[in-house]
Amino acid sequence: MKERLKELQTEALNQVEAAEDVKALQDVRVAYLGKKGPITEVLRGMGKLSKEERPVIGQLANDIREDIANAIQEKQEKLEEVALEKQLEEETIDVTLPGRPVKVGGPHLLTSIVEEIEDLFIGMGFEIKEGPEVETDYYNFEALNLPKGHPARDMQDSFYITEELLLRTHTSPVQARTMGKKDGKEPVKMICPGKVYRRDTDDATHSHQFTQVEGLLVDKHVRMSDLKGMLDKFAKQMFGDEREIRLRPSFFPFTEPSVEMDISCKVCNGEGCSICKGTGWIEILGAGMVHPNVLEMAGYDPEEYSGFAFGMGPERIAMLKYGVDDIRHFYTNDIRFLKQYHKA
Ligand code: 2U9
Repeated sequence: MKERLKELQTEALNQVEAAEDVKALQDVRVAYLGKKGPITEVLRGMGKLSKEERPVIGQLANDIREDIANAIQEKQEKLEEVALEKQLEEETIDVTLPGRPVKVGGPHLLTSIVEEIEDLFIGMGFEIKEGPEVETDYYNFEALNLPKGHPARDMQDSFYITEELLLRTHTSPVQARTMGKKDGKEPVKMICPGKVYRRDTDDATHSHQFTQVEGLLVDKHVRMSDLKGMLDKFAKQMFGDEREIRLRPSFFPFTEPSVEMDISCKVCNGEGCSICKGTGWIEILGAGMVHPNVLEMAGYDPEEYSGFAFGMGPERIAMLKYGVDDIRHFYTNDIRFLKQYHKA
């Protein structure tokens, strides 16, 4: 029995030595140390041995098992090490290679322009307010001196949802709502940027959805000269200190008097060119003194309070500032257009 066990030991150790991979090693383990293996088989026959021989053979069998198990373990570690070396060699990383550039996004041109406008007005003490894009007929028209049947309602063909609800055609209802909350007493100094909707056919200068920034200042003793001074400051900060402004009479139902503001053309410096259509001036925004009816509907006494308001289209501002020739570029998201305006 002793010889048989020694034979098995030699056989097993040879096979361990010969194993070329972990799988082969595993097979040796199962073959020699498993329950159905030859060593277990030999041990089963121990019953036939004498009392004296039994512990000797038992001890020897255990020593041999341990010897084989240790050899397997050692070989396994060696094989794993070799496998790891091979893998590392195959997967060598060249740490000196330059990294792949990560594409970094940036704010949309329209977002940047709106933020620039916001910053300028925050600098002049205006608050930023937002309101719903689905509006009531009352706040979108009625409260702005556009009663039902008013011809100016035709000026803005609207997207109606129900008879009383529509997509706002301007951001003015945000101002009407803000004024309405002041009990006719506190002053208001706000701008409201946001999306507006009109039933227009889209082309290079029109879009059924576009952006507005409107502003409102209501207080005691607000005069047209306050409006003009503030607009001049805005124009110079937005378009450069060399720009002059001029106000032309206009009409809006919610302001009286109403004006449109031009800035001197920066391309020809007022000489007249194709950009300003030979006039030397470019229209930028509309404005005026808040109509007494609008003040009254919001709860202010027009004898005591007055205000000015203005409205502009950031798309138009961006088009003039950066020479964008089609409003649709703002919404079609062609990356070749957008990335030209990403700041580093
Ligand atoms: C209240 C009272 C008055 C807002 C105003 C304009 C003039 C104006 C247009 C310019 C181009 C909008 O983007 S645009 O289409 N806006 O010309 N907006 S005064 O007047 C108000 C608003 C709210 C309560």
